[in-house]
Amino acid sequence: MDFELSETQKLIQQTARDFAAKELAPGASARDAESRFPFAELKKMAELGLMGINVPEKFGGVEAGVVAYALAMMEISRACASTAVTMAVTNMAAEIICYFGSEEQKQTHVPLITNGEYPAAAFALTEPQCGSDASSLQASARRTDRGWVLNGTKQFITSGAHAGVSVCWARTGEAGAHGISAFLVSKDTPGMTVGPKEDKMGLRASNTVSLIFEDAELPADALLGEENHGFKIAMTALDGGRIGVASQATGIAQAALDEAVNYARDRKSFGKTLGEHQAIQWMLADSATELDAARLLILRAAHLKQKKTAFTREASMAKLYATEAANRICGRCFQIHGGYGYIKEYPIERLVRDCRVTTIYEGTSEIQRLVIARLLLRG
Ligand code: COS
Repeated sequence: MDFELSETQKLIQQTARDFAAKELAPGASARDAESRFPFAELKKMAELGLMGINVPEKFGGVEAGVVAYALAMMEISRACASTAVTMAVTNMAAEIICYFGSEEQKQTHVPLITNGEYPAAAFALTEPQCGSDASSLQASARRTDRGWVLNGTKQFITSGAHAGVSVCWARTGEAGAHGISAFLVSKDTPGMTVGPKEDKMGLRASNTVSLIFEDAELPADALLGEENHGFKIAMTALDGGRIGVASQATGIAQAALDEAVNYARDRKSFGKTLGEHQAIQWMLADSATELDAARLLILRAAHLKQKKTAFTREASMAKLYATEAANRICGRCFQIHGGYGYIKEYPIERLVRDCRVTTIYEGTSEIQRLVIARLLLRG
């Protein structure tokens, strides 16, 4: 494996880093406090190519690959994790449409995702009664002479209220994984309503809603891929999505470590700076080491995906380790701040809240362990 980044990867990383520092970091705390969706910021990110990093140029992407995507995600997350999750799901939806969609579906939606005309795109798999056990989903789609009629509710949908298109899963056949299909659902589909915005602990500037379908009418060409083969589309998308969430957690943890290092340099106790106490040094050293380990796991998974070789196990390992480590790191960095960490004036308070969900969404840590163990035992 080559540890040197290519010129393209460096360029994407630097572009994301500059944008994050200049345009995202200054407003992150206010957007969090006001739960304000970053419309203007997302539009600029699309102009920079950040909404289609691993998408072919033909559809408006920059075709820079998965490693570049992971690096950009780390930079954006370091400044504003809410914007980062919106970017992650949007890139994921664009990629799935490119991978599984017909030429017409790609032409219809992907350029509007990559150029920012759609503020975001969404991934609607989870339901009120099923998250981890995705193959038991209940929403249903019935074929009619005009297309499809969709009924059911999708829960915790990132950007659901603003997405130009949502990839949405529904049952079209038998119980279990082999009776599920994927659909492309455009905003303003008749019969689709958007539920109230969730009042979340963290990622408060991202939009999380339910999508309710009551005899929602979809055109015949809304089916993505083959009928009853949608579960594999979801699993393939989540394998890639897990690289994105792992990168997001790593970016948040890097921001927490930056804050803790600065605080440890300035704050004095018992006649010396915090950084001169061995107890604090060990916390910083463990955090920096875990961060690097997380980065290496992520870049390995990204590299494998980019080479188009199997990467399910490596993506789950990266997500499991990076998100658990990020929560440990945020916890330590919070502890270093003492009482000041607990007040909103200090960014660490937001970082701890934003980090928490990363061990839960796009597959909990427990699901990652299940995926890793199954593949291990299967040999
Ligand atoms: N890539 C491609 N296909 C996959 C796959 C993957 N990573 N994982 C599973 N599949 C296929 C299997 O090969 C199987 O197909 P065949 O029967 O034709 O062989 C089918 O999908 C069903 O797989 P499996 O039997 O493993 O399904 P389970 O119901 O046991 O579910 C888990 C597997 C738990 C891994 C899956 O439900 C999951 O990932 N859950 C978490 C969902 C999630 O992350 N939700 C968050 C949503 S976004 S916030």
